[in-house]
Amino acid sequence: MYAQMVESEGNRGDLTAQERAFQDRIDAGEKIEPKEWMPEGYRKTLIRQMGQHAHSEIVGQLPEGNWITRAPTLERKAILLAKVQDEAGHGLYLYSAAETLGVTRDELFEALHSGKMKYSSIFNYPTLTWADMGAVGWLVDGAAIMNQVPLQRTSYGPYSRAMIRICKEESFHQRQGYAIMMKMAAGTPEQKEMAQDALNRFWYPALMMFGPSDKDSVHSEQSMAWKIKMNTNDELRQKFVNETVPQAELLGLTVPDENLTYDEQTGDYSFSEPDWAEFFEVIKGNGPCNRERLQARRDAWSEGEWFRDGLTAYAEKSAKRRAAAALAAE
Ligand code: FAQ
Repeated sequence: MYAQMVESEGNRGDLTAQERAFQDRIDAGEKIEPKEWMPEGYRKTLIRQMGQHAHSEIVGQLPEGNWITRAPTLERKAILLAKVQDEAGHGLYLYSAAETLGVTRDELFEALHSGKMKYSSIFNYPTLTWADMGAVGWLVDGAAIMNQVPLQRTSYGPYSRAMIRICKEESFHQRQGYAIMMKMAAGTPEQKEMAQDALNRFWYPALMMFGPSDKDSVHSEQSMAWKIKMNTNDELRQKFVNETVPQAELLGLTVPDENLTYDEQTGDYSFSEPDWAEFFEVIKGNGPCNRERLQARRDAWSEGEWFRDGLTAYAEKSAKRRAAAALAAE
C-alpha cells in the first residue's frame, strides 16, 4: 500500500535524501505547493482525503436541501438556502484544490459515482423533521469545524487556504443550527420533543464523523507525520464532546448517553463509543440512505451533461475567437 511505501517519521533513517528533505520542510512548518516535489504517497493521501472531503460537501447538500421547500418561515428558508449553497462552494474550493495534485474533476466524480471513493458517513442518515435542520447545523457542522479548524494549518498550501474560508462559513452554519435548536427547545412541549428526538438520532452519527477509534485508524499515523491530519480521530471526538455537552445543557436537552460523566481533574467527559459495527456498515454502502444519496448524485451528473457540454463548447469558441483576434492584431 502506498502509505507503507513511504516511510513514516518513526523510521526516518530509511528515507531517501529527497524524502528526508521533504519531511524536514513539513517538520519546519513549511507549506508544500502544487508544482513542488512530493512523495507519491503524500500526493495520493491528499487526493483521497481532499476528494472525500469535497464529495462530503456536495452529498451533504442533500439532507438539508430536502427541507428548503418546507422551511417554516421565509427567513428560515433564506438562511437554509444560503447554507446549502455555501456547501456547494466548499465542494468547489476542495475539488479545485485537489486538481492541483494532477487529478481531474471528472476522475473524482467518476470515483464517487462508482463507489470507489467515500464521503462522510453522516450524510447517509435521513432528515425526518425540521428539528433535524437544527441538529445538522449544530452537531454536523459543529463536528466539521472541530476537524477543519486544525486543517487550516495542514501542510498542503491549497488545502490549508481553502480551509480558512470554509471554516468561517461553517461557523455561521453551526450557529444557525444552534439558533434553530434554541427556538425549538424553548417552544411548545411538542417542539422541544422534536428537538430532543433530533439530538437522539444525530448524536452518535455525529461522533462517527471523526472516523474510527485511533486503534482502528489506518491512515492517522502517516497522515499526521505529513501534517495532512493535525490530530487523531479520538482527540477531536473528545474535544467535540467536551464542547457540545454544555451546549445541550443550555438548551435543556439530554445527550442520549447514560455513561456521560465529567472528570473535574482532566476537564474531559467520558462517553459511550458509537456503534462501530454500524459505522463500518455505513461506510461500506449499507447505511439508511447510501443508495438514495449516490443515485441523486449520479442523476445530477447525467442531467447536467447538456450544461457541461454547453460550457465546454462556449469555452472552445471563446478561445478560438481570442486566438483569431490576437492573430489579427499582430
Ligand atoms: N465517513 O484511517 P482513517 C462536511 C474512512 S464535513 C466515511 O481514520 P482518515 C461539512 C476513511 O476514509 C465531513 N468514511 O481515515 C458539511 C478510511 O477509508 P479509506 C467531511 C470514513 O482519512 C456539513 C477508513 O475509514 N470532512 O462535509 C469516515 O485518516 C453539513 C479508515 O479511517 C472531512 O472529510 C467517515 N466519517 O481519517 C457539509 C474532513 N471516517 O479512505 C454539508 C477531512 C473514516 O482508506 C452539510 N477528512 N472513514 O477507504 C479527515 O479529516 C479524515 O479523512 C477523517 C478520516 C478524520 C474523516
